Amino acid sequence: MAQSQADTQQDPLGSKPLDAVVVGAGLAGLYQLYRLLQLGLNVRTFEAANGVGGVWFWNRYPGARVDSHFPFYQYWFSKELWDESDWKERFPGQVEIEDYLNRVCDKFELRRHITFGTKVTQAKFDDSSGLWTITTDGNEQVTARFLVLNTGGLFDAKIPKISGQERFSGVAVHTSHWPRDQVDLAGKRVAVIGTAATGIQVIQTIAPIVGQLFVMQRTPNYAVAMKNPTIRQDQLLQMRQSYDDLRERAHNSFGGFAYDEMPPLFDEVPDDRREAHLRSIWDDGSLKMWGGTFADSFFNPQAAAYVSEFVRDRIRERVRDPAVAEKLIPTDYEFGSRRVPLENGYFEAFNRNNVHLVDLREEPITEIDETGIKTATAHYEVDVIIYATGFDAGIGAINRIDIRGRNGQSLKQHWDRSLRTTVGMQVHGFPNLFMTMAPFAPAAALCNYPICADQQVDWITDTISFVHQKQARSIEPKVETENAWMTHHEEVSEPTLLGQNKHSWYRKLGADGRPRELIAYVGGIPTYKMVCDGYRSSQYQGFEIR
Ligand code: NA7
Repeated sequence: MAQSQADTQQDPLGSKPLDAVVVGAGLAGLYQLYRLLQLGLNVRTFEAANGVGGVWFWNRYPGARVDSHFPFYQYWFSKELWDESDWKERFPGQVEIEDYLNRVCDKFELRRHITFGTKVTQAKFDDSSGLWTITTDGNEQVTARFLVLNTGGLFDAKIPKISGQERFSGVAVHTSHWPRDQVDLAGKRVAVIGTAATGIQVIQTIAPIVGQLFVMQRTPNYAVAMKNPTIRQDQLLQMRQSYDDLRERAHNSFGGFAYDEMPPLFDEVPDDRREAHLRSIWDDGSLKMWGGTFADSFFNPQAAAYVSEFVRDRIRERVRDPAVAEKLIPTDYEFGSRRVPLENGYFEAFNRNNVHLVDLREEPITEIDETGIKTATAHYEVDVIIYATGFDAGIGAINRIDIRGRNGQSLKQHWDRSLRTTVGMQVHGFPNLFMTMAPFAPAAALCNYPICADQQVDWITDTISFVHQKQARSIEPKVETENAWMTHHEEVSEPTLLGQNKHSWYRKLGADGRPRELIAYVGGIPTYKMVCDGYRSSQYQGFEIR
């Protein structure tokens, strides 16, 4: 490795600058730290939590579990790690994944490079030295050539402002800040606000435990019945033997899973075979139902309508009260045009006497008082309110840091005016700043994350290595490069069913509450990778290297 550029540069703080600062020790951040250390760089990670894991550290709510099926939700960079992994369930739960990430951290001796319990509050780029000055909430300042934000796309919890909510005398908790020592729910009266991926997991898990459960639903969700058997030894063996093949196929797949066959186009399946075709995919009990039904299910309204009706029937057959079933069934958008959650007993929970569906479209919440939640027509007395109300996705965690790029411009203000990135990893005007899981990449929303994290971290590392080897000071995308990517993103993503659905966390809202950008890049991993690889192989044509 060439001599560290940072060694020879004038540092505004007068101390020896770091080569890189990584923010976040979740799935992407740990791998990022590992890769940069492997380059021989001088790196420090700051992590807000007191442990590693990112979302798997924070989201310890009852029933928290990944929706990516075995063996795809794990790191891909080390065959040795695969040989040691001992997965227990097809869809591992929070505890299993958090343990795994801790094991990885220890195996690769990453922990001593991480400062825990510390938030980065500000990062300022200095034009003259080409260095970032990074400030933490502990008032520590360090300088670094490169700044990598692995802050996660689902960190910044969204709690709706509801009149009177501060007066509530019971326990109120957002799912992503679930206390380590758990919340006592046994026999309690509980309200869950939110019925998407998180709400569904919470509701199905706590229904048998709580006294009364009020499910506050604004938009019904399609959900696919998960099949979650325990993993047998022979499957672990098979997993290890298939490493190279799975790695190759998953990294070149549309969404980060390798399936055995390509789905047919809707019109290629005769009318009388379509039901059986969908049944066989449904029976897999995985997200195959989302991306693996028909090759054109994201684009062809007829295909989407057919799959939607199939899934609606699966809900109808599981909920005893037809009136409740109809309220749980989405009718104003198609299956797959929002994030599809998996469930495990969610719909059956509504057959229990202690579970009550509160349809917020009929009776919106008007107020929270000392004893519970008031809607337009009723008052629900509860001991616990669980907010499963989601996140400021993609940019929330990044915007919490006061980031100042060239000429002191604020990233938050820049994005408030116009949300833009180059392949979701860099922003024009912010040299040497990199990010994962940011908008306009498959990683933002439409990917089995370990695959996309792997690909993004590798690209970031190679780019840093390139600049470092060249002994250059900085790299940033030219404005034309960013414009070209944003135009491509809009052309590819907006016309799809996901693009047309204005109500999902895949789309940001403006200050006026109106839908703005679709953050999910819908062109698939292969196209995305091709563009990223193209930048790299052209030695970063379209980037300013100073
Ligand atoms: P989501 O997918 O953003 O879902 C949030 C849920 O909360 C959804 O049902 C919302 O209803 C509901 N919500 C949000 N605000 C309100 C208010 N004010 N009143 C009533 N209901 C509300 O978050 P999740 O945590 O479930 O999932 C996020 C991702 O994390 C997920 O895709 C996984 O990959 C992990 P709405 O649909 O907006 O009407």
